Amino acid sequence: MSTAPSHPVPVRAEFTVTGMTCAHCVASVTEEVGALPGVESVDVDLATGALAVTSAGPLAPAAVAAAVEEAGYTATPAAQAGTTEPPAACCGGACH
Ligand SMILES: [Cu+2]
Repeated sequence: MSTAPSHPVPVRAEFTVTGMTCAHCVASVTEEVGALPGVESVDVDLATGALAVTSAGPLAPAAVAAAVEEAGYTATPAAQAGTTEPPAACCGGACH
């Protein structure tokens, strides 16, 4: 009847982290992001900078980015990085 789930479905969010150079960096990011409330697991790929966060509920991307910054690096949501932003002007400025 109710659409409310009896147990929360884990949410996986992906980010790209820049600035990591070694396993210690990976450990720092893992520790900081893992300390966020609701986070169940953190996967960091040093080679690609890919960060995957699994949490009990949706996480604010800003909270993850802040945690990564706390560790000394920069995180960009992977979905956002994959989209191409249109320029602010509809035509690049030529029609105004
Ligand atoms: Cu390092």
